[in-house]
Amino acid sequence: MMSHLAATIQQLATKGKGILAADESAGTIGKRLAAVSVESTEESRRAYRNLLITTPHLNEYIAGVILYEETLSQQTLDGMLFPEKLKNLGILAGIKVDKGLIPLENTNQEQVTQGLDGLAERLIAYRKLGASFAKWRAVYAISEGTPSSLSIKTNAEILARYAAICQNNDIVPIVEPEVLIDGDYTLERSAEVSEKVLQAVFKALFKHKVKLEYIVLKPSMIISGKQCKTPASVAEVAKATLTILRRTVPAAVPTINFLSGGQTPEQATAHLNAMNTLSPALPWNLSYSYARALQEYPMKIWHGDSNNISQAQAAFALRAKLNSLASVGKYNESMEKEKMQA
Ligand code: 5MM
Repeated sequence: MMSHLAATIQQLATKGKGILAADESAGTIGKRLAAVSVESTEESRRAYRNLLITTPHLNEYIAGVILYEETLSQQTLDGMLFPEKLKNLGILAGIKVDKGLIPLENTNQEQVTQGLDGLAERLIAYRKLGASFAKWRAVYAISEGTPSSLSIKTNAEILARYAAICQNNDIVPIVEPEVLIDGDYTLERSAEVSEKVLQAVFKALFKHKVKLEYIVLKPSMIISGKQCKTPASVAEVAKATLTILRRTVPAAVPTINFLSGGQTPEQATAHLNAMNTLSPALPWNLSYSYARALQEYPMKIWHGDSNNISQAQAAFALRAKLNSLASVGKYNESMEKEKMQA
């Protein structure tokens, strides 16, 4: 019989499907809701996530949804626990298990991710609630002196410890080293930093005996900083990202699911598509695990008003469909005009 880890990764790496990151912590979802003038309450968060999860056709494009702890024990309107609802749709439930960022002392305002204490016990409880994969995010800011080698090494070590604990509890870890998009840095600088970060992460995963066959890598794309005066083109981003991934990510990793990191929804889709058309012979599945690039439009359309639910769901399904097409290199810009019926 297939092991839990094997069955989970097989489903998450399904060609043409991606992962929805709906795991915004209380602070982050609060900011997103405030931006559309909705008060963040347990009920508004539940209603919004209910909208996402009950979107018609979601299971055609999404293999797994990363949830936040609160959502794991919330219910859909018809009284089903969210993980149970997802299971019925053939979608896996995942859980963000890191406990956020704290300062990494003796660095220039760099940060490290906390949450290893008691993680094994929490994973056992999350499994019982229906989670089969987890997510942990490390963050690296690019500036003149950052990320420092201390931050790169410390975050890599912690990501590897998290991944080892997950696998030993039958949970597939999503390993998410996020190089932040903010800054005026060039594509070349982004490539240089990402190469160092990914090399350190895989060195640490090896040291901690993490089985690469049972992880999802969730990296940033190699892009020029948001304030860069000479922004890189879609083709340049695709080429640079594949170059760095080929140098650093072993072929044993089954799937790489990018974060969108503040790119526009259209950019995130175009970049993913370009990578999947650039070369047919990639060693890994190349897909998405977006939060903002999937949710930006449905969140704005919904606006906290239940009358807008089906329109918001149609916008969400369209984004998911376009990214699904991009994950097999079959997206083109003209598809942005398509109107989907909910
Ligand atoms: C980088 O953020 C992750 C991917 O989202 P984007 O596609 O929007 O970049 C996302 O999963 C993130 O880790 C969660 O939203 C949780 O964020 P916080 O800041 O609440 O830990």
